[in-house]
Amino acid sequence: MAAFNELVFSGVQPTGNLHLGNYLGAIKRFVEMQNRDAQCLYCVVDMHAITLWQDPQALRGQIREVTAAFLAAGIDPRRSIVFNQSQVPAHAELAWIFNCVARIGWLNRMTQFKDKAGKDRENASVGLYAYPVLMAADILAYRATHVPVGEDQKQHLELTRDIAQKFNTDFAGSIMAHGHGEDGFFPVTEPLIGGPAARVMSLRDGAKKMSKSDASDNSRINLTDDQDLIAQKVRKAKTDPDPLPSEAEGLKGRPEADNLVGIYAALAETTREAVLAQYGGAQFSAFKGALVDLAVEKLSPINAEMKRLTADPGHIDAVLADGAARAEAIAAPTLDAVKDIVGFVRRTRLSPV
Ligand code: AQP
Repeated sequence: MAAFNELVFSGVQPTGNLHLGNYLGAIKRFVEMQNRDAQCLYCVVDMHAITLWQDPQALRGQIREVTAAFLAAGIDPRRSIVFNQSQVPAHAELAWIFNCVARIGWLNRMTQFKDKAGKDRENASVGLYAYPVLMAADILAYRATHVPVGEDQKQHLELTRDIAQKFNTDFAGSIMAHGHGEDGFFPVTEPLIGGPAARVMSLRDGAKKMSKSDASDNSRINLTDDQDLIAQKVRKAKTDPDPLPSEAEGLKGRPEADNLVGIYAALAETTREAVLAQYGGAQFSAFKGALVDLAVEKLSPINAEMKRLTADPGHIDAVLADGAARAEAIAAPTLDAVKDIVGFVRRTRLSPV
């Protein structure tokens, strides 16, 4: 493997309705990281997906669809490692060890669990509760240094850092004894959250995140939406009666306007300020027209390529198998080292009798 300074890991859940927020907040940035010449691993996190019940037949299709979205967006499976989590056992093995490092008090503070479990917390799966520990294992199995994610994952990444630090402290003596140096075994991962679309909001309610599980399909632009549907959803997007301001300061207290300007800026690879320099003073009807044109221009080729790729599941499965083998080659030595550090006796090769 070539030597890279940065090791990038990130994942997307195959839970259906992949949307513009997933694309702008995560997948588009995965491509940018790949083009920065880092070693990148992009994972379809199917083990995370089943923390909420998934129909098995649909899940298989969704895993292939997220893989197709990665490739269609520009992730090159020869340069980056593209795979699904359940094919690499290191994720589950390391998660168990981290379950014994993380504290219940830490998990009790996780807002995503509170949101997803809702009022019926007693009935939520243990997996949903332990979700952030598995996420720490995903990242640290590769000792990843950088993790591009949307803003909603900030708290989980802080927990990953806490787990890495506690492991390094709890096992400091053993880490040194096994020759891993004073800086500890696991890196303290850098979250990469930012850009104009770190948190894309619902098109129906500027106070809610654009989300796969929103009951209203009009709340999001799906990566599978065709041109007509994109146009219809943008035109119907909630706005306020005032024209666009000329400066970003004027977006304060106007969440829907802020959201549409942020989406435009991310699609055009520019800033809110630059968008407002062009459209300040415009009515929403005119701005929405420009946004439709831009969204269709950027998303249609991805949509078409996803269709082409999903028509050939054999090719997608081959990409995933190749990615899993390459991911395993990085994770397995890390897991061996972790087992030595915590004091397990690893299986030795039996000599022939
Ligand atoms: N609205 C968003 N804006 C920016 N980034 C977002 N991400 C998700 N929603 C937005 C980022 O997309 C990546 C993959 O997310 P995920 O599939 O692992 O999980 P999620 O955050 O649960 O996705 P949803 O759409 O929000 O689903 P539900 O409805 O289940 O809650 C992550 O990097 C995430 O930050």
